Amino acid sequence: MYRLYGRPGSGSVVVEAILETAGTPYEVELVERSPDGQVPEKLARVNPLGQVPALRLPDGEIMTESAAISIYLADKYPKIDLAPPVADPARSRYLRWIVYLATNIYMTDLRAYYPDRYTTDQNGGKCVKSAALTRMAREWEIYAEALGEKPYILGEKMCVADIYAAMLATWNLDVPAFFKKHPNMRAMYDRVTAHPAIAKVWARNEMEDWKN
Ligand SMILES: N[C@@H](CCC(=O)N[C@@H](CS)C(=O)NCC(=O)O)C(=O)O
Repeated sequence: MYRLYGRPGSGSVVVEAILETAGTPYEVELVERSPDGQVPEKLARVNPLGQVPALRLPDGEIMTESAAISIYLADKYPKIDLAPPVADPARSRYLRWIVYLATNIYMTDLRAYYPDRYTTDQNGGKCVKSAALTRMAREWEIYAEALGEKPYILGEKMCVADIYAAMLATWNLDVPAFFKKHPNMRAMYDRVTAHPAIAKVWARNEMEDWKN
């Protein structure tokens, strides 16, 4: 059985959503940092960075990195149809956007939420946060433009990148303003979160605030 190390509403949500959609047995191990910022031992053992998500595969192998795990699982369960197969012409676009989200928007979110980690200047956090928010706005504009008026980033069919983008959308500091600025992202978000397995995961993670 899979064991997902996660935290409600965090980067583990996309992994949980794929596992739930696949209908494969899994358990979620919630791993909160202690109030003084210590990483719990059980998480440190599987991810030395102390970050979620981490996934223990049924054979005991450990995976970290949300995009790698998501790509792996979607390929492992082709029946759920959340990733174009390797030879599909849409594969390049799929990989481009999921990696774009993971390496740009996710990382910029971390700078916005934990600015002090990204500067050695005691008073530098404010500037890091402000620069991150400007950068994030641009990164979302690029993604929203790529989405355009299509239902999903690849067109008619939902893929893992859409679930990933929906998760990241909930991390905006002002989600209603974000959806107001990008109504196409709102429409995509509503489609993704209407999927029964994904709706279940959203509810379990108490992420239903932004549903219509
Ligand atoms: N590159 C990693 C980033 C993971 C990450 O930053 N996770 C956050 C939660 S969304 C975390 O565990 N932060 C706790 C920390 O860094 O102390 C991934 O994509 O999985």
